[in-house]
Amino acid sequence: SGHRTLGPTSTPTHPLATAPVGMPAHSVDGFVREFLHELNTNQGVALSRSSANDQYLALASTVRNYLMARWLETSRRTREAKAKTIGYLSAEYLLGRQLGNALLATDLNEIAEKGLALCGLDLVTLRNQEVEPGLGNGGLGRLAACFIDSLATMDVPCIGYGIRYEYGIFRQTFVDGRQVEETDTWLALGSPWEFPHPEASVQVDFGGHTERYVDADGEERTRWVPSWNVLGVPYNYMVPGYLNGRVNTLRLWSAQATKAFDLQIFNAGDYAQAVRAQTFAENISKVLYPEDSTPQGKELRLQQQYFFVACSLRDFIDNELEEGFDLHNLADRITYQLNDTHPVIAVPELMRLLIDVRGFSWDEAWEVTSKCFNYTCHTLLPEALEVWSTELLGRLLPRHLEIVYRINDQFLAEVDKTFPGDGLRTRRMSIISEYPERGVRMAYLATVAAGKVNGVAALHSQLLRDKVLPDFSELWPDKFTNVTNGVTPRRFVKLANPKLSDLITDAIGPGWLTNLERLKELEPYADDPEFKASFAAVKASNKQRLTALLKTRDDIDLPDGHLLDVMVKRLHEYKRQSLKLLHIVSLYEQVLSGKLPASALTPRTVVFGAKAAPGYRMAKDTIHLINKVAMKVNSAPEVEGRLKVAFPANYNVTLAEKLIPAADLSEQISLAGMEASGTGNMKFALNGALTIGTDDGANVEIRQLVGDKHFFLFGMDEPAVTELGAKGYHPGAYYESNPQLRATLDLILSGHFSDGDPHAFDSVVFNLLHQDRFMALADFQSYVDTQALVEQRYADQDAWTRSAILNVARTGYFSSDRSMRDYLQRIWHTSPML
Ligand code: GL4
Repeated sequence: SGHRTLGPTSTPTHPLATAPVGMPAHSVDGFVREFLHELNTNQGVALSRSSANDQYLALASTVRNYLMARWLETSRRTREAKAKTIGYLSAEYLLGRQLGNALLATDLNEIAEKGLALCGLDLVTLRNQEVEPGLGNGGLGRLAACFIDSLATMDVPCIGYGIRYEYGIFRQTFVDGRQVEETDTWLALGSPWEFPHPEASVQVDFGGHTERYVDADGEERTRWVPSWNVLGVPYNYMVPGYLNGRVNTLRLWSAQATKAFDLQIFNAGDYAQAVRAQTFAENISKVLYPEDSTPQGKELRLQQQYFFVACSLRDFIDNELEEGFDLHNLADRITYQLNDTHPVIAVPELMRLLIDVRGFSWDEAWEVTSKCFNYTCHTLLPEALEVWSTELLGRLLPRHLEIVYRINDQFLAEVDKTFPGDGLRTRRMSIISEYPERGVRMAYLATVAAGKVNGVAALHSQLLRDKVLPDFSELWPDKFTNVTNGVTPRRFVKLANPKLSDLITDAIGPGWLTNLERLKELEPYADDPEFKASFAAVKASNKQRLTALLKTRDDIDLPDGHLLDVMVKRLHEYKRQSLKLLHIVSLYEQVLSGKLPASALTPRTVVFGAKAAPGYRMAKDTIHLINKVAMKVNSAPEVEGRLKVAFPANYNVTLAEKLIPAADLSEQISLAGMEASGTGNMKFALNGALTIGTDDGANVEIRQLVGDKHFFLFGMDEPAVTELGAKGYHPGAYYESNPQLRATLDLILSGHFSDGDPHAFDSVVFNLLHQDRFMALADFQSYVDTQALVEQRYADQDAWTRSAILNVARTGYFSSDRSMRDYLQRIWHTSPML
């Protein structure tokens, strides 16, 4: 096993060789020097001949250089203190653009702006050159990015481990209103934020078989004889804390063919085969799986999971711990957080490392392993709980499958001891499922191995205990806990909404950005006319900023003075974009049929942003329908100036940062009991949008905090949903008995939105009429009634603004700093470095 020889081979004598690395001067002049130096020496161009991309890359390197000394110092300090590190294991990190955040963390924004201006350059233009690293699908990946930001800001040692996908989440375009996916070539124009370390590559084995043998001490042992392998190359990224001097590391692994693997074939003269071998290996980190909330039972995906987890465990033991460290004490130095089930194969991998490589006994290894892991569950959808067939797992990782079987035997023996003779219970709780095929239930494996299991909002954690893992919570009640999600206010308030941030600082002084509960101090300002006027002016200015962006980005015209109603999130049936669509069509139909004068509509623009998983037919059909409705509504003279639907393509973090601060109304309308938490809901409230939402996920806590008067609640709650499901749900009955719902669906069925083709949207409409798994029709009337209340409130702009201010003032709880504090106390049992 592999400590690398590091550092000089003889004692350095030059004074600079042992001094900490310097930092460029924190001044406009120092910045300009560094920038031009980077442009000339890194890009190899003169300013006069440089492209915008050259300028962006030089700017990124410049800002990076200001973080460098702190990064090296953080790493030195953490090693020296032998502090406990959080190993965040996540298959996704949806980082968003890096430059703005790095400028914020170094307090260089003004200096950069002035320095660049002196060079004849514009900071905003250069910032817009950056292609965001979209190495995640949605909430789960973005949450990981918020968490590592908060840990750095709170001075907690953390290494984020994940995969450096060559292609991140696809770029969405629309052709005739249908989603078309294009590859995300985020690395094409250079990647100034990453530091590759090919010399520190790790070999990862796959396949083959296992053998028993007797070791020198006469012990029976197992040996894994793998049949192929790849290399994991680490790429390091800086994770700067906010103005606190800490810079943690995000370490993402890229797959490469091992030399032996390809040389052997190459030497045999088969060049084409050698290239194929390389392609095969490199495929492992080629592309992010664009599924969200549904597992894709693909072999490659299991390869990805094992690949990054194996690299990450090895990395910490070999490179972060001092040589000779006694691994019996591993839990003193790291606690691994399993971000959903994607990294759960780490459990048998650590067992294998300790037993087969380090010579631990089974019991010793289990003692260590069961202290090192905690598990966060991010879903309630049964189809999203990963199960790997034993056939696949046995073929790809035969030793790991054996270990899982033994963990299961040991676990079921414990169950049997606690509940003797309860065979049904043992079968229910088995890590191994037998139907529809024999498989490993990764959530069960995680729960058995973890010290703590948590859900991501209060309601979700309760349902996790009561409905998803009831037998486990009965066996180990203390294992279960909740940590409600949060979002980083650095990116989602300060960077996204600088005007609101200034207004807040003017009112309550600085410091709130790292102590977000201080937003409470804004409450009295909700009744201050001057503050209200300024707050409304900020919202108006954010709308103008969005209008300008959508014009250039998408050629969309946002009308002035509309209620801006925003629904942005992955397209999924449980999130019910179709319900929002029914509301729009219902308003439109009422005007068209003369039931309602157009003048009775509150002028409203609905903005959608949503990607559908490429293989998710219903989701893609829904996107098509939304776009078709938008085309018709936007060109109908009957509702002109009153109703508009905008669907900018390719919703991502960069767009979110502009959209959310402009929104008046936040749509959080999932069927109760389906959205584990949501995090967009928090971002909107923190930026002064009012929520229309169901009693689901973190909406529950948002409503409790902001108060019923400042939140538009509608629809069934979770017990009502369960009851309706139990007595038998018949969506057709709602169509039959509700004339407005019928008129709405009939208009779609008439071909009105599809150039007369009555069948264009059969899939969406008939699904709603005959199945409607997420009960959109049952909540329709409540939803449209509540939207009417929204309009009433919006008519009183003063009251609306007051509610908006109170939303900001009362949602400081949703800072991811608070989430991290909860994890530290309830799960990790560690504290910031002092
Ligand atoms: C998700 C949940 O769907 C979402 O509600 C939650 O906010 C997020 C982070 O905890 O995790 N689970 C999956 S899978 N994708 C998500 O976004």
